[in-house]
Amino acid sequence: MFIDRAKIYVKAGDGGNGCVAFRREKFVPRGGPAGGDGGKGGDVIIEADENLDTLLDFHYKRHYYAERGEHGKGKNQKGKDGEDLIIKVPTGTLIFDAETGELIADLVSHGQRVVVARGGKGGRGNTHFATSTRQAPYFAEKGEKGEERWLYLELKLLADVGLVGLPNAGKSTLLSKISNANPEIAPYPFTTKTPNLGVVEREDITFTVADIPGLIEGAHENKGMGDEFLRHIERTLVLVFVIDAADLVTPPQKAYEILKKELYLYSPKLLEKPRIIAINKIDLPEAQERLPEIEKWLKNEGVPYVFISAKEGINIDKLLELMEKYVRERKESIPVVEVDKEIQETKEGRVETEEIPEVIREKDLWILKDKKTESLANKLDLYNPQAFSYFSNYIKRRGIIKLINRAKVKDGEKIKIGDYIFKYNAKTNSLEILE
Ligand SMILES: Nc1nc2c(ncn2[C@@H]2O[C@H](COP(=O)(O)OP(=O)(O)OP(=O)(O)O)[C@@H](O)[C@H]2O)c(=O)[nH]1
Ligand SMILES: [Mg+2]
Repeated sequence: MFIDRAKIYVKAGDGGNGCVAFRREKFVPRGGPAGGDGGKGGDVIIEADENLDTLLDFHYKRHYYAERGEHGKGKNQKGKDGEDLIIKVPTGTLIFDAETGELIADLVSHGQRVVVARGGKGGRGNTHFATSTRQAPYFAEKGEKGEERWLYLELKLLADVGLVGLPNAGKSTLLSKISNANPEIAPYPFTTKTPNLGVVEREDITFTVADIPGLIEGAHENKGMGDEFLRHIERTLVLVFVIDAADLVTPPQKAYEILKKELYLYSPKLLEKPRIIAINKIDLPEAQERLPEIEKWLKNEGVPYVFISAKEGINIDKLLELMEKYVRERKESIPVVEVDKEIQETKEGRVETEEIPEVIREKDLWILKDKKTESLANKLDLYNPQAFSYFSNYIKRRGIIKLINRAKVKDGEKIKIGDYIFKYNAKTNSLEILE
């Protein structure tokens, strides 16, 4: 089976913990704090690689973890940052958040990268918490957790030219004639079950051609091989309709109508692409007889066409010239920056915006919504009296206590901040830790 979808789990590295340590020097009995900061956790990055062509590996290995940051050490030594994890995927892979379905990135060019999970920041060592009244801080921050999420990967084959046609029309034969590909060819329908890609080398241009399974009438209702594989040609620049001139059951004009209809029903956009009609098998006498009639129809149709024999190599060069012409035109008209902009936007969308803290009520519990305060709480061991006093000062300064007052939280009621639950003491206007 041609595997072009996968679901994976990624987890960035946690930040290393800050360290609690003090200087020990000869002749200095009680040195100052010297606990280093924890290192940052590694990011998980996805990178497009044109040398890959399936998502098959992701079915065998589904979980990906970046390295965690090292803990801080004594003598103010910072822990080492965790290494980023780089996951390579084929060019043309779309990355979605599996939970929300949001498109995170569309990796269209070789080497393009996107950060899918950010590593946690390292915790600050106790050096940061020394003040004139607290010269020996016995606490430090824990590292932040690395982001984690499930992703859904989808590969769209990226070819410049897509070959479409009814089964047995000669698409694979044509591909084998014009490119380096070696697809299976046989005198019966549905020989091609998964897309084939070939590279066409011209004098000063190289382009790729995709040969996909044959389409039949009703493909959109899943008849034959269905129409799902059409997504592989969604991103092609040009389509070549390969039509068997010797087919007595479905004459060329009828075949052409069926193809147009099925493409349209899959996505009307497919019919906006430039298209070339390749009338194939003209070496056969049945085809020869019908050529004048076919030509009359084609002239009316106003679509560029060529009479070919893929098998005998007749007029193949004419067809290649046409393909080349359209590929060039389309390539020149595509603004390359657009894609980068899109990625940029996705990245920017992920930047945490400064939010306004709020206190909301959920059943018998109040919840403080404020990323900064939540994150600080989770980084501290609040059972440590020094850390707790540092935290208490912080929430006063940040106006959280005022906010709690304004929300009319009553004496003895519970407030959740990060992973901790506190009790509000209205008399002293402060929080007591419960769990
Ligand atoms: N005489 C003649 N036979 C051809 C020509 N092109 C293809 N054929 C034959 O037609 C049959 C089908 O060719 P394929 O290339 O497998 O056709 P396809 O369109 O890829 O078919 P599916 O993969 O089933 O959709 C084979 O027996 C080919 O040898 C041609 O130009 N002339
Ligand atoms: Mg085929």
